[in-house]
Amino acid sequence: MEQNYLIFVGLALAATVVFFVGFFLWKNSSKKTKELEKGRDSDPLTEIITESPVAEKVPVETREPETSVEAPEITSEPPVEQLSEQTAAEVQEPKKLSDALSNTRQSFFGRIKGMFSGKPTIASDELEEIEEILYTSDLGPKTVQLLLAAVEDQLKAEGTSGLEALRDALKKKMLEVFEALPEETAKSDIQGLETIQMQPEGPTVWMIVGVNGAGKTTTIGKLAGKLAQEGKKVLLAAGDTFRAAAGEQLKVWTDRAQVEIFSPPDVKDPSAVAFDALQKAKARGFDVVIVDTAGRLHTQKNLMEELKKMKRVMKKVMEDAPHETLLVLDANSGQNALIQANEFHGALGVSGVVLTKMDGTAKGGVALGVAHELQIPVKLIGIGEGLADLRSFEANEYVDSII
Ligand SMILES: Nc1nc2c(ncn2[C@@H]2O[C@H](COP(=O)(O)OP(=O)(O)O)[C@@H](O)[C@H]2O)c(=O)[nH]1
Ligand SMILES: [Mg+2]
Repeated sequence: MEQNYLIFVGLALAATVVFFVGFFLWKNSSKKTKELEKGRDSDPLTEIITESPVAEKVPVETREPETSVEAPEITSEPPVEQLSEQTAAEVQEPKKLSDALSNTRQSFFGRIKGMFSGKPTIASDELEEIEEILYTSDLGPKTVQLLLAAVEDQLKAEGTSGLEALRDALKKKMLEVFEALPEETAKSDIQGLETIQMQPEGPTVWMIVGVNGAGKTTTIGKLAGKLAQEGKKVLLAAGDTFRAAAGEQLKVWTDRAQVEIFSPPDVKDPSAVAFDALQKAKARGFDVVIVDTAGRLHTQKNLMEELKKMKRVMKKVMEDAPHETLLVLDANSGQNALIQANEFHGALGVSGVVLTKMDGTAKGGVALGVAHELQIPVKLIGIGEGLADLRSFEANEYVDSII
């Protein structure tokens, strides 16, 4: 009898333990599932493995196999709420370009200068060292050859060369690179945007392209701020329908710059957004439409096809739109920026480059590479995250800042 009682108690205890262990494991796994679901919208890594909402809209015959092309590089972005509250009225003094490019200057010309420590001149047998400095300055191989030939000529002519003579020879060659670019007509008279095309009549349309995290949305916000300050009526089209938070991020900028946003809810086709935005701008007398785009779809090839389609669709509303196709490149990506430029230019015919994050980068030499190797003008540069931190690229000022 007593034995039966003990067995019964033992079984009851075991059942209780099994119940609690089971409950604990179930609780833990449901918490993890919730965290994953919550993170899906914001975590770029989760995003890339999630089916693209745009992919469902793409006709079957234009779909690419998932593995055919590598997805573009992912750069993390801060949550929207981290952006500081700043309105067009609170714009601070713009930063000086030579301050922004001090790291580039140090890693490039600073090292050449270092070769002169303790001696007034260098001789032609030190050319190899200069070559190494040039190659590690993200100028691109063709640009390195061009500059090296200029240094070589300088050393041959003089036998030896002083720092100032070398600096002058390099400066001259660099300026020639920018001068060789095709001259464009009809430029903007808007302060700080002197190199950007404005139409004398009707809406001017700018399409902004580039990989994820390059700074497209930020650049659009800065552009909108400048235009609004000049009294222009601006419409921002939220064409990055791929990332769930992209429209929201653009909205923060439109509030800051005090301009209008076109972001129809539930429209997942970026071409439809662009088409409707242009029609609205035409009908309602907007001066400028800036079209934001996605930086990543499930394959790079697919992204290019989508962007090409957006361009075609815009032309249906306005034959000459977009008046600028601006490629946004992160200066920190160095040589990779040149590869991106090649790809985007090949697919879309880029009219100009915006080089962002020039503040603090040691790779600012990439502007020369873009101009020389791809023959695309660098039109604007980003030198910070604030509304005022965007300016027209000016070759003399740039060369003076890096050398
Ligand atoms: N320091 C600095 N940061 C920038 C600049 N332009 C953009 N950023 C930052 O780069 C990150 C990505 O920018 P975002 O506009 O979202 O890139 P998108 O994915 O191309 O639209 C954000 O943290 C921006 O604040 C710049 O000129 N300087
Ligand atoms: Mg964006």
